[in-house]
Amino acid sequence: MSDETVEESGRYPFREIEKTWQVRWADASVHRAENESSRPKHYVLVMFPYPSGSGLHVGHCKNYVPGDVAARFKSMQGFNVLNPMGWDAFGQPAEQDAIKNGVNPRQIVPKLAEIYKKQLDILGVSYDWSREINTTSPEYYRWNQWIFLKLFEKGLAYRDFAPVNWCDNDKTVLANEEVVDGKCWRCGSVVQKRPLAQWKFKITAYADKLIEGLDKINWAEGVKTQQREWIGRSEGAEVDFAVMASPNPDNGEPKVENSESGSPLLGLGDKITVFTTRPDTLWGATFMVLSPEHPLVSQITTPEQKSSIESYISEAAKKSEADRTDDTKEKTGVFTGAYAVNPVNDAKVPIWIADYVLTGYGTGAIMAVPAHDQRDFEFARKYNLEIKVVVQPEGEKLDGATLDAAWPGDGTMASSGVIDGIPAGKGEGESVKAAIVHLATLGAGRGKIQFRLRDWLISRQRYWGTPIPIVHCLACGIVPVPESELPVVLPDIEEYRPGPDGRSPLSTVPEFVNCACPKCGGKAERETDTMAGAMDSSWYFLRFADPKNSERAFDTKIANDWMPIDTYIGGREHAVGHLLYCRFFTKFLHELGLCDADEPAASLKNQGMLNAYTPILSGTDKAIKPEEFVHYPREDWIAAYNQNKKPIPAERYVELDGVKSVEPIEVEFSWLKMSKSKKTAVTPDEMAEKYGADALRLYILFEAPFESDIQWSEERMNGTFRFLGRVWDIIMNVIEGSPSPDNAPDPSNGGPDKESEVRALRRKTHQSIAKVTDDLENFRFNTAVSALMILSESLRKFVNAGGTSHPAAREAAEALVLLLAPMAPHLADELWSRLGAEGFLYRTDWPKSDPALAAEDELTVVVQINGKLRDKLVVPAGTSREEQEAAALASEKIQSDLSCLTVRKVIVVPGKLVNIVAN
Ligand code: ANZ
Ligand code: ZN
Repeated sequence: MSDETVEESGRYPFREIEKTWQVRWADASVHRAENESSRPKHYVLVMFPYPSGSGLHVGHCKNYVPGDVAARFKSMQGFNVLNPMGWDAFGQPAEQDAIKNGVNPRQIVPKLAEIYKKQLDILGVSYDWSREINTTSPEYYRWNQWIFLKLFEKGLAYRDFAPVNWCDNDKTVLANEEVVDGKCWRCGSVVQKRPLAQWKFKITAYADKLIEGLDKINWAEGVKTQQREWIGRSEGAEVDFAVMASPNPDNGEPKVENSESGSPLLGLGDKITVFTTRPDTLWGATFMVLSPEHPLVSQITTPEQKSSIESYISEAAKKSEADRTDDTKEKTGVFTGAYAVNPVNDAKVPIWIADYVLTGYGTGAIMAVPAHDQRDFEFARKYNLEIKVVVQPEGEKLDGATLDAAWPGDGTMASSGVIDGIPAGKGEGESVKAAIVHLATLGAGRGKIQFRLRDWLISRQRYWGTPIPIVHCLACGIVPVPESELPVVLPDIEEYRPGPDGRSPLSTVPEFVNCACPKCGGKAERETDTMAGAMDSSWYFLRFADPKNSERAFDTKIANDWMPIDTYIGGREHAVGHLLYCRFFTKFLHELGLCDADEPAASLKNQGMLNAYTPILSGTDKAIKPEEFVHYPREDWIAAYNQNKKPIPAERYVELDGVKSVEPIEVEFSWLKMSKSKKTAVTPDEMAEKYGADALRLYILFEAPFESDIQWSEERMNGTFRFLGRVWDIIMNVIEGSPSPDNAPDPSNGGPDKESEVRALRRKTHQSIAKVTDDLENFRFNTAVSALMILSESLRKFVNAGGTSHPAAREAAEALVLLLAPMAPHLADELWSRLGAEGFLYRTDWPKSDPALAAEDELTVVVQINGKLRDKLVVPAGTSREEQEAAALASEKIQSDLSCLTVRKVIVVPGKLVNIVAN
């Protein structure tokens, strides 16, 4: 960017202004939220960041700036605003840095937080820093431990086996992001899934409440839908199938098989329970399928089938769930050799295993109805299993032998015993209800609501997290650490890599591990897993209400005064993670009587992203870093690429087995998320230095709607910078003009009629107040900025026509400054004080629009004939219905259009429309 434009604004001393006001705000603690206040509260929260070594770039402004505008706007509207900030600083990135550099993350985090804080101050964000929290401080994580104990007490925290990513070469557990294409990122060996005893939270106990609660919160539909689907409520039934003992091949007598593992003998009473959403199709269930992991598989498999079953199981273990559920893949499976009995018709059905049946859902077993379920259909065709039609579509007679696809739709029950002839349908269908009633009379099934949601795995075999407050005692088993002994402090350690056998590095610290059992006083060991970082963010908004409390997680009365969050801002990517966990926690804490709110946020706003034009490897979305290129004339390439959109030949350095060489590649450009690692980051610090924080803020707000992505352009930011320079000039003009009403626009001066000009400016002023108020209320920042651009233009014309000292100019100038205040707060406060006002705009009343002044003098009325636009009329505001109709019918254009038609009816919407029905 040329420095010339910056020079041009010598008249707008943004650097001094911004520094001055930031110091004044801090000195006066203007942004402090008062717990006791007669004003109504408004809680604005932007999801708190993970302070990484990269610091903030301008992309991060996409949520911090709108959050700040909301806070400042609400404060000016008379609300007692809570706008806090803190650091979500436990977790992987800091730990990886620690491993790399051998420095305890404890030493790094405060430094990074300081950098973030400074950057946010440079942006002029109105945080109440007296409430700053850092999740890695014992004062905070102590309450994570306390909440854990409460969950444990209620049976909602429990230990269970859960698979972890295991690298057998490194003998370590890997985080998901350390598994690259199924291989260990460090050594490249294939990663296995290993069961490990870990802690889980029973979020599934809240499945129904989490779905119901969605109806009363004002969140984006997309996020709500994602949550509903993630929770995945299905209504149906469980059905029990009795397992038949294997027939003895020698004498035809039933024989009881004993499995190798020494599991109990399989008697006639054994059953396999399935979950189905279509119990009405039970008469068409011609076989069963178990997931390969189903615990009964080894017991029921016949000796003949044993080896093929075992090899199938080990193949299935290598597949991902996505692979297994991919409907385009051919279904595979193996017969166990065993049979079960269909409870409604006593049919003998073969039991198979197949990987399309998942172990983690329902009961891990299904009744297969090939005529009405496509997966079962494909499976049956492939393995020659019986297909029996039990739902006949309206007016058709399907036959299982000739069917070419499953019929999943409605129809009438057929060949279905007691429910024959009943209308068939899913969900609320009569046939489903009838089938459940029948199953109950047989004692072979029951209605069941199934959820897809799984319990929340909270254990991490990692150092940098909250220690789980549990002790393992040989005599007493699992013993919670007494509340009075909290916090269990995370010790300083030397070695951050996971310990042997996949245990957390904490297991290598005897002083931490060895302890006395709180119950019996005997020798015990501390739990060495730490909590996932998502624990911290599941309740931090409650801590912000009462961040210094050393007696409790938060005071209930204070929390009730602030909760729920009125405006919560953050990324959509948290839809089924953080945004679900924090709802679960709020409901749990609500049930403990700790807070009235049972939802954390009344309204949620999801910002768009800020993208940077990034060089990518042609035909991929893989970014190339500048230093990878042998030669990188960025601006020239961009110009060339933009012109013809053809890949640009280039060269890049490659290193293969330690040998460096150069390879030819083709480069394109693409708008990818701005990022430090891709070397596309631009910092708010440098932009504030060059153009001022206000210009950067305004650019972020103006460039695209809040929810949409921004394509970063410094040149465009220069535009909002120049706008602020113009505002400065115009208002300084008004401030310095001499107070003579005679200075108003003078028609003899070539200016238009004085009175109507004054009227027009005042109208624009009051319309702008109404529009900006409505826009800010609804997060339409971009149109709010353009409304201010229009108002400043009207004011400029008025001033140029000689109206500098007219009260209408003063009124417009004051409105402009007030309306600008939430968006460009430094410049606004400076101009406000120069306009002679006292105090901070943060505490100044938001302007009110006078509807009489805002009303248009003239209105445009649309005239239609039979609904088609034919003419437009300009009528004075307040024109009556009759007058408007008469004016429309009097229009020359309309009269000629109606010349050979007869008017049947005239519809009038005053001030808007006349529709003439004629033929
Ligand atoms: C018989 C049947 C007949 C089914 C029919 C569907 C249609 P949702 O809606 O997702 O809950 N199913 C049950 N457990 C399964 C598992 N662990 N892995 C794979 N599939 C499983 O779907 C429930 C349906 O998915 C169940 O209803 C079952 O197939 C299958 F005409 O049972 B159904
Ligand atoms: Zn004990």
